[in-house]
Amino acid sequence: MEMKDFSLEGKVAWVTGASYGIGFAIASGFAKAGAKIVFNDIKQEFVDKGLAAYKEAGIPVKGYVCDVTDEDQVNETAQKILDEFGHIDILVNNAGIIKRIPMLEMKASEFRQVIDVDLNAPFIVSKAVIPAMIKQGHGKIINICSMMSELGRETVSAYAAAKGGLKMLTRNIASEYGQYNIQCNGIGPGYIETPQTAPLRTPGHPFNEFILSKTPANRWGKPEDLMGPAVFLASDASNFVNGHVLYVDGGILAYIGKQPN
Ligand code: NAP
Ligand code: GCO
Repeated sequence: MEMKDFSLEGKVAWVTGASYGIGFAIASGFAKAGAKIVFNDIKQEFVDKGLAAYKEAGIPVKGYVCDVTDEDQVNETAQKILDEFGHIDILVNNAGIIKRIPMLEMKASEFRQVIDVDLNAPFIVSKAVIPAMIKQGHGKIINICSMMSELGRETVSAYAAAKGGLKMLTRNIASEYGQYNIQCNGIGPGYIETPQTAPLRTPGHPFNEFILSKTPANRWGKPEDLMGPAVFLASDASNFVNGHVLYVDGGILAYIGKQPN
């Protein structure tokens, strides 16, 4: 093994939903490792906000308006990237939503919306880029899974179902396309400080104390905590890692929880 195996020099990475949050951090980590970055968001105004944030961070990027649940938009965006950059070496299916609603109060349409973004979209986007990866003889797909790929909790039935399915889609892409030197792995972030978890981190919210008591690291994760694991899974250093979900959770999954005083 050479340290250059961890480099992403010359690679083109598409990170979906990466105007901010975890996607922005992963794309930033890829840029530090030498990759060219492409991202998309659902509206031009969000893409523009993302472009401004990347510019402030000194990261050259290309941004596209693309709703990852819309197969035509996804296929058009994939083709635009291939036309402009010639190849897509790394895909991160990061775009995601959550709806925290007790199951008996959740409408079927709300359940379907979460499944559409968090599970159907990674299928659609992966399907759009795998043919080019087969043609070029290599590819890396990283699906952003969750603790809820393994655990349930009140109010997140749709999200847990989607993220559990995304773990198995990850394993199936690895199984079906590993023969073409395509590695598909997941990253399972723990509880990370982003807009998605902001409602759980309001001062005095009981969930905040709960998560700290369940995390050996005794802190919420930061998006930057995901940079290194993502670079590893996007690099040649992980060419024999396939179908794996790497949990970046501060130890939550390993820990029964702090005993009461
Ligand atoms: P976030 O702050 O809510 O950001 C989600 C991103 O996805 C936003 O840029 C959003 O764009 C985009 N997006 C949503 N629907 C989209 C669509 N249909 N098409 C294109 N883009 C879309 O979330 P985050 O916390 O960074 O999470 C990113 C990923 O990590 C998600 O898959 C999430 O489930 C997962 N995750 C998060 C945590 C955590 O603790 N934060 C933990 C585990 C896993 P808009 O702003 O335009 O909606
Ligand atoms: C929740 C949180 C979690 C995190 C993440 C944990 O409501 O429980 O939003 O779902 O977002 O997925 O890994």
